[in-house]
Amino acid sequence: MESEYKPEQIEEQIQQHWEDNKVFKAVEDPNKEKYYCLSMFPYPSGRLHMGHVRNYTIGDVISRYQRMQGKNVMQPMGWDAFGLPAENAAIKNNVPPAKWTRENIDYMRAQLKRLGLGYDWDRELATCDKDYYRWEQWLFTRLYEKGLVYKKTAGVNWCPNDLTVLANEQVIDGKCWRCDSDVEKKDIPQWFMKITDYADELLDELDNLEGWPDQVRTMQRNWIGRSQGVEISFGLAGRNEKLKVFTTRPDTLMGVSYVAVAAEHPLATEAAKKFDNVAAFIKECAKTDTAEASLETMEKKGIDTGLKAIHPVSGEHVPVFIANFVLMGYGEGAVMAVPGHDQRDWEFATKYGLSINQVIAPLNNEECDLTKEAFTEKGKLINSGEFDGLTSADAFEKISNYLTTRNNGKKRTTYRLRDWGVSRQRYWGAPIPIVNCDKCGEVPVPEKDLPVVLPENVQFEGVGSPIKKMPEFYQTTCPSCGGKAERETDTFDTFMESSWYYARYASVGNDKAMLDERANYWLPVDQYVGGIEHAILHLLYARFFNKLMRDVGLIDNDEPIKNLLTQGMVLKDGSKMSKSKGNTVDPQGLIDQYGADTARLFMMFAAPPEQSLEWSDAGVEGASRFLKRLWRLVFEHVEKGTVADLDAHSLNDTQKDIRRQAHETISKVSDDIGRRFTFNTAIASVMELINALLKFNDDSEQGRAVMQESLQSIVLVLSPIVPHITHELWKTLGQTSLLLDQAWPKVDEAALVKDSLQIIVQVNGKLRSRIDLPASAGKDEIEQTALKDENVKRFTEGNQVVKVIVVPGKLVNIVVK
Ligand code: OVQ
Ligand code: ZN
Repeated sequence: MESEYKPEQIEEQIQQHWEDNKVFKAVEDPNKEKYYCLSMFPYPSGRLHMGHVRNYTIGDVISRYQRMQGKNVMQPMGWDAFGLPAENAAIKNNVPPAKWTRENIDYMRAQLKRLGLGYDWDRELATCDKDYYRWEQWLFTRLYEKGLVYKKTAGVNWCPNDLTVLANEQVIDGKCWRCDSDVEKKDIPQWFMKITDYADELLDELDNLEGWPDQVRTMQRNWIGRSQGVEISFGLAGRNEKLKVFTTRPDTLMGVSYVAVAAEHPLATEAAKKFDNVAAFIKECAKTDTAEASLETMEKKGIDTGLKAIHPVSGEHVPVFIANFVLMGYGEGAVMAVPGHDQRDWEFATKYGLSINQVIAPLNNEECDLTKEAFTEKGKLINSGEFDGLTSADAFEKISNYLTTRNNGKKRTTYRLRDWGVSRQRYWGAPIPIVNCDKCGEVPVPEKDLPVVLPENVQFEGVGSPIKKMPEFYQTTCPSCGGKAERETDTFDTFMESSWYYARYASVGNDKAMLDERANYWLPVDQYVGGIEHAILHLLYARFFNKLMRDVGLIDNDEPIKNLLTQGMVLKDGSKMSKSKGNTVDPQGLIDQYGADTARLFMMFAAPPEQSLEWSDAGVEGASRFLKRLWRLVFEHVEKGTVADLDAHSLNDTQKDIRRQAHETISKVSDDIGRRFTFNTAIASVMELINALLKFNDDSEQGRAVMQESLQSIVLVLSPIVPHITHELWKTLGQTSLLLDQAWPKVDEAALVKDSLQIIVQVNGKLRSRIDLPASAGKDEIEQTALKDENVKRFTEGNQVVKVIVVPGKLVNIVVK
């Protein structure tokens, strides 16, 4: 053994050993409890960043810990390989996306191995491989047959100069990233997945996901946004048809002062034909971004159509406006506006001088000033005729029944969740397996013709997807009539690939089926680790796909992920590390200089996993020093030669104390790693133990035996975090079996028992002494010993003792006069 810790001399050698012996290969074994630990797979963007190092270290520590608990652990890794960055790089460097992606994968795989992460590399997958995406295409065609996918026209970002569709991230402040032209909305046919069919199940099952952070469950609940409402029909003055609006607040019906429709509403289209200014307004609306987030903050604008709507209860005539904040995709594309009790309506009414009526009064009878803002809470009805005095909840029922019996209303559940648009007008993605035939319409590609392979040897000339300009790709024959037809040239949203990879790892290599019985063995994922930025979409889509795969008979489970850990960001100087800010620290430099164990230890020690982690050079130095100290401690111990067996009954008090601390540490670390995921406090308690051992100079036979046992425990409990140095130290401590195959150390309960206790002695409430007594000492013995203590006597002698209060195991208070 070297006297100095030299990670560069041990780490790669141990990694090679693990690789050669496939020590992390996971094999299904029905007799063993399985544990599936998954970290979110990376985009192969070029090199690992600190966020990856943190994510994958956390996952690896949990995996190694569970292995030591005797579980049959699977920890796979792969590549979320499709997507825009590869296209951007292709345009910039004139290299095909496939080549760029695969080179990145090779580089990043080597980096992951260099971090000593215990993956079963036989299960590696890349989503850009046709053997992967063929099953996604296959599932899509099954879902087509089940009516769970459909085509409809929907808006995309369109650059009128480059004549191309832009992804959202290519639109910067409403302008094209390449040429700075104003981006327009354009309607084109696109494919949708009916996630709304699963809205209730996706919502209701959140209640059962007890291993998920509440925050994430709440975010998903809000995203799905189930609410009860009423569809209400207004008449239209001078016309026969009715105008349907949707509201979740029918209790405010008597406060309606206008009706607002979306720019795409048929009534708006009609008005545009009559009035030029209406047409101009609608055109302007088409340009503005209607992302949900901006609806709240955007300037509310509208225009009068000249039409009048007839209130279904009062018969009153109210104006019909076109408003930019009403969306066609929500409800009926029309809302009844109640400016007194809805802030958006209030802003709009204030701007256009429309009346603001109060029909809800606060329950506590407070006044509310509607000239300042809307009163949006529920309350008691006023100015509402026969509904006066009802609470909002009662009015919901009464008013909706009133409307229903008169054929003017219908209760309905609505969702904020929309169907998932999966078409992307991009090249680097999985081709959508549909053929468009003039005679037969849209025809799914039959199973025998799958996969539809994406051509990889392509030239990026100008803008747009190269396969849209490749007749050899899109010209085909119709699977149904045999006539000439064209393939879809759109590709899938890359969230499609990441929605089911967790299941494919468990059925890797199967070229006959998407999934097999191995998926039922491994699923659900026992622990999923990843960034909070995926709390909504990715995790919702992954849950949705699980249910789709269940419903086509591929798997049994209802939910794919049992426990979820969302890690915090890696920051530098308080802000997110990013290339554009130029504040990144490349993990490769860290590994090169200090080794993988220091990188891992720093990541786990610097913060609990769910909090953000501040990069610190000093923290890295500290982690490195700690490992050096541990190395020396073991080195100096083994230098002294062989060690006798421990005889726990023959230990002196100091030896017992050290042994107790060692076992307390095992107990704390087990809980910190196994249950709380507070790896930082686990490490801190090991550090304390090491400090105690550094001071424990006892070369007696049993002293060395205690040292040996303590060092072995330290090596075992640190091994998930710093697997290389501990592998080496384990051998140094004379162990011949592989550290990886060791069980987690057991706490010796007997070692935890204290046979003496320290008791505090106060005189008139002031601390005057501490006395050591056998844990078994009774009240009398404690009292007598306290009174006889020299330090205590100095304060009691010459005084009269009035009272002695004894709290066994803790303190004695002597009251004197
Ligand atoms: N392929 C997707 C993905 O997020 C995952 C699938 C399942 C949809 C890192 C930084 C970033 C940072 C630090 C420099 C730059 C986590 C950035 C991710 C994810 C995993 C893969 C990043 C957390 C945010 N972050 N923190 N620090 N230094 N792929 O390659 O982006 O959330 O869990 O590891 O990340 S990814
Ligand atoms: Zn046809």
